[in-house]
Amino acid sequence: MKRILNLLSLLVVAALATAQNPFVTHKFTADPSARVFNGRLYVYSSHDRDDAKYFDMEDWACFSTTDMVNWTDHGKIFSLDDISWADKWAWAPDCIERNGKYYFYYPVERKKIGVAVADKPEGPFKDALGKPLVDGIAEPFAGAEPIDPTILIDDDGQAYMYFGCREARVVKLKKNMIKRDGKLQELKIYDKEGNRLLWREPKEGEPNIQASNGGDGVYGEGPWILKKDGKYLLIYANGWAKDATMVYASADNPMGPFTYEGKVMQSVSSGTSHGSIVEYKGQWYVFYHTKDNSDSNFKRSICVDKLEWDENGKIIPVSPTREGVSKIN
Ligand code: FUB
Repeated sequence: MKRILNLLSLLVVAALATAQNPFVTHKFTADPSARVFNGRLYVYSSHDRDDAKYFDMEDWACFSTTDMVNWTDHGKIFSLDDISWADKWAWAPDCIERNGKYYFYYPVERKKIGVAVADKPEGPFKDALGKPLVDGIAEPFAGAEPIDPTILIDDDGQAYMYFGCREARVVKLKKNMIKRDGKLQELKIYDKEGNRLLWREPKEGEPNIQASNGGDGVYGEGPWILKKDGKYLLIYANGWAKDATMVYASADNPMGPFTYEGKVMQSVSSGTSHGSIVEYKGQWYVFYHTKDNSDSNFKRSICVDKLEWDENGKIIPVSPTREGVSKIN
């Protein structure tokens, strides 16, 4: 009997030891943007404060790996202290490489987007402009909350920045990656029948489900863009309802219009859903955050799971796991 009990406790310990999502547990992290630079996979993230009562983040984090199992923490790669024109709310970033320089796009103050530059993927980054690249106060067309920038450099070399909360926007960038090239454009998403999908606030008494906000395909926030098999795929969070999650839409043109395709993954524990998908060493992954390691939507942790495509090239919605693929960092 004693031997059986010992065996059972060993099995429990083994099960706990393999629970590897979230894979960063020594600090709170959110909004993971995964990029492959020089054969190494980097994840750029927001950094939720240990005593957070709001999304009052002050700096950004970066982690990297070559095997998806062991991760290096690159520490604080950029912070509000490095920005002369913003004081609060260091939110969801993205980073892209061009001509050997690394451009880090970051939203602050829920209204502005800046860009910083570095010689290495892990920084140190330096603010490139000394002012915002997008200023939602000076430019109402930037939308109510111009946040969550993400970048695509297309095969012809044209760069695009996508951003926005509830109201999605896209703008071309010049080759220097720190100046806009042309006007901000509305990013339009339709369903398969050609109906425009637009965010709407739930009516009085409506349940807190995605249907109240206009359905699964509506754009909430957290865009992520990639090109696959000649199509532009826009991944995004469809809002904050209890069944909200990450979904995606496709287009033939980087400026849209996009057509809603379906879910990227099932809902997670955090009120926000924000992530990215990436192919690394022949396997696709979805990065996302949850609040599985805390009791607060303001203390989130990044996770990763494998992602697969079906025979028609559609994403098979991922069920988030506690096992993940990575060792706890
Ligand atoms: O992390 C702060 C904000 O929460 C992000 O900018 C949004 O996408 C949401 O994840």
